[in-house]
Amino acid sequence: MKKVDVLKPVLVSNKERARENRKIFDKMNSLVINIISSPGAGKTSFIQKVVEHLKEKYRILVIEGDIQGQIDSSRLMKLGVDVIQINTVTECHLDAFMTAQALPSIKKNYDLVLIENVGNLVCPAEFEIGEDYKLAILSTPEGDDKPLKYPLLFHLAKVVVINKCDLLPYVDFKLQKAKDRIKNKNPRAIIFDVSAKTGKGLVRFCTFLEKELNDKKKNKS
Ligand SMILES: Nc1nc2c(ncn2[C@@H]2O[C@H](COP(=O)(O)OP(=O)(O)O)[C@@H](O)[C@H]2O)c(=O)[nH]1
Ligand SMILES: [Mg+2]
Repeated sequence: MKKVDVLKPVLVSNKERARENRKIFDKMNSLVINIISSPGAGKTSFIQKVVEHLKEKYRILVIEGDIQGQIDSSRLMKLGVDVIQINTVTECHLDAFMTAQALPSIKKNYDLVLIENVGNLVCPAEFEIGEDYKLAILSTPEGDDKPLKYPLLFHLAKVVVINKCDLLPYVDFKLQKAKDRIKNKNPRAIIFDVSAKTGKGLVRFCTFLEKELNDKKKNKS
């Protein structure tokens, strides 16, 4: 595993730097997904399941954003997937400059780059990092009101994953209400109900992802 310490240049705007990152990812023909949720919603667990499903067929890189430490990276490296750790030190989100500092550590082309952003429902949504799209995870114990309280993320996310559906019988979370609230903020959102614990819903999500990966390959050739 490579470790990147962040030094944040200030002169170029985040948006411009995100565009530069995008060009580099495009050269590799990678599908890049920026995964955002509150702490504990299940980002790492979800990534683990996706990697388990797809690692034999696709070259996958995970970029891990954490304020400190490398606990999640260690979990993922056990699956044999390449991982780059970014420690943001004081920042509650990844920005395009921090992401750029991971790029020199990428030594081969990957079909899929999964970026686990810092756990936070607010700030990560505000910073483009060079992704194809944002994927928001909302977990059932957080409550079905979160799309109302944190609208920007749900407005911007192409995909919303509702995780911890195994807990639905025990928590005060109305699935349809949550979906209606997400659709209200973002009518085009593609919503998946899953449990990263039991694996339920993961095949449906991975089928969707494989189609995107294959479309990307076709467009390139
Ligand atoms: N019951 C249940 N627990 C889950 C599920 N997904 C993750 N967890 C648990 O939630 C906690 C936080 O998960 P983690 O993947 O570390 O979340 P992250 O902070 O968003 O990366 C861990 O204890 C996981 O085992 C799920 O689908 N169902
Ligand atoms: Mg995590």
